[in-house]
Amino acid sequence: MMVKNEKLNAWVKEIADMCRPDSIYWCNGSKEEYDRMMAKMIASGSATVLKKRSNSFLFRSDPSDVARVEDRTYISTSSRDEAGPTNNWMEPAELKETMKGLYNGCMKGRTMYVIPFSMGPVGSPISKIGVEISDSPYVLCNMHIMTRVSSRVLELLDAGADFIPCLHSIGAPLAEGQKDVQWPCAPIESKYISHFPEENLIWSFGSGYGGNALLGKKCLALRIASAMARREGWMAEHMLILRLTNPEGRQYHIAAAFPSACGKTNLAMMRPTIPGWKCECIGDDIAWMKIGADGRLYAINPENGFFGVAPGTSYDTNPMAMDTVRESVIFTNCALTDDGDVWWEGMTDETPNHLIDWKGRDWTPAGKNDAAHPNARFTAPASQCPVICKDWENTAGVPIDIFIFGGRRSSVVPLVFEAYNWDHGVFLGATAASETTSANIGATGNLRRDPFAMTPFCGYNMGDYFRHWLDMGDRLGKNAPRIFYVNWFRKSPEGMFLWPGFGDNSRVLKWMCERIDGKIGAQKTPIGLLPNAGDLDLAGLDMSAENITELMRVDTEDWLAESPDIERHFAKFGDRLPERLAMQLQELRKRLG
Ligand code: GTP
Ligand code: SPV
Ligand code: MN
Repeated sequence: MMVKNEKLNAWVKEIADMCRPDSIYWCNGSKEEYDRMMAKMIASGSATVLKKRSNSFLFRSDPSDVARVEDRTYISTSSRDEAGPTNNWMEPAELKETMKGLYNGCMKGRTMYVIPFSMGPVGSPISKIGVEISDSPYVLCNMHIMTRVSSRVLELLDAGADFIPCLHSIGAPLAEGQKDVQWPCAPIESKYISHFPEENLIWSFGSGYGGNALLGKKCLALRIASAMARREGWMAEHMLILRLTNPEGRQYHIAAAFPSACGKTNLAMMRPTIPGWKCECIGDDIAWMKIGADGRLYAINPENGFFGVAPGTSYDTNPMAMDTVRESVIFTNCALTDDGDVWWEGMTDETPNHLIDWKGRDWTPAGKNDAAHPNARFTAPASQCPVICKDWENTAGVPIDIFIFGGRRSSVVPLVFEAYNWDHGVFLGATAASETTSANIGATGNLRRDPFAMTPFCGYNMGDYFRHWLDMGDRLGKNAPRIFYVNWFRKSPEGMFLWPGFGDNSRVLKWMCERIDGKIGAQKTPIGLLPNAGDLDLAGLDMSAENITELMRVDTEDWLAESPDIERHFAKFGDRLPERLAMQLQELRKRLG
């Protein structure tokens, strides 16, 4: 097939000549196409049909290919300084040489899929078109759900629209007659997730998993988009977007940045436990934001589905996610029940007596291993979420009133506080820290600074990214969203979560709304503004006074102990660190005394 877009034709030919697939298939995004691909994967044994869940399928990855690989992820700009201290860097020509060696003949024995997709509603002025070339039918099916794959995108391309080329290979060519494995991929040392932001180009090799392989998501919508956003004066952030409506019908739009596996999907579709409040989901992972004609900041969700963490998801914690995944879902690395459904840790009160675990082995509760991988995921259409907002595909976006930053901190950080002003809020974002999770390959539970939850996703120098946030605040002026910081994960000395979380997080959001409406005051503390006693709505919660005190405690010693680490963190950025942030650190120290 040839299309009228010369750049696309030339690129597809160049990649086919290099990767040498057996055939090329141009995708149209139809249901028929999805069904045909899935049927192929069922026949080959890589997909398991879930008898108990309509039109749903389970995949088990290779045990080495279960999460993003930050160590193998590159921001390849002409100078190392442009990528900055938080990114892996390699010189573009050198990285391309290395990767061309890997791509050479890498699709032998396989079909090369050309997947035209739109991030954001097709044809919207905020949307971006990508074309992913991949040799994985699993990737194609997931892209159908996570992005807008359609022949309409090809029509836009024919009409001359530009696109972001996204090259992906699992890196597992098949020799003549060689039998395929269930989840082909390359070993860790030949995996590369590479970005060339100066030419809006993505090259991914060796992994079939999530953010490594579904290139519209982290690679395009965050790493490449963040670099475009800085050049063009908008924002691409690792943020959920939700609409909260109070009992009087006033709407608030909230965008919140938490690191991977720290609660975005849960908050985005939370069901408030406080009477009369309503929460609707607009997006659960990524926000693109532009200043509108009225001077306010408008956000869209560029994605079309959820690639959500399964473990911990239950009718108690996230009922809306449970309803979203009732049918037409792809599950990856969950456990399989004897009657043909999925299961994961935390899904039900009772643990099944027998399962097939995520590695395909018999499993009983007596064993030591998890039945589902901790980063097991569901891929589900956003339209299936019962609380999806009617405006979720509105091309104009929704006006953001509140930004929230946060992370997973078992100590030190209280449940909620408010920034004194924009600069202080940017300081809170820039110094956010969180315990690492299984969304990345590597150790979990280690505290690391994860500015704006963007450490793995910022496509340029993070110091310049901080400056971009300050610039956006200057442009927004009095229309700037107010900034808050939360921690749902503080623990008691006995190691129990102090805060019930989930639907009860609505109580914290209510406090924020009352703050921005000027209905209530707040307590000045060295770290920011905390709720006055009695202002946080805890009605009906069974919490001891001791636990509430512990949850809200600001320990000056603990915070003083954080400051050398913040200083080291800032020092990494050298002269790219905005002076205004260095001043914020001085002011924090002064307030701590
Ligand atoms: P990514 O998709 O990796 O970006 O993750 P995410 O930020 O969307 O995280 P998600 O909402 O999937 O939550 C990850 C884990 O944190 C799940 O196991 C949740 O059950 C748990 N979690 C989410 N919210 C809360 C909360 O308020 N309290 C507690 N204790 N756990 C939570
Ligand atoms: C994350 O890790 O933040 C995710 C999952 O949302 S992945 O798509 O694998 O990056
Ligand atoms: Mn994420």
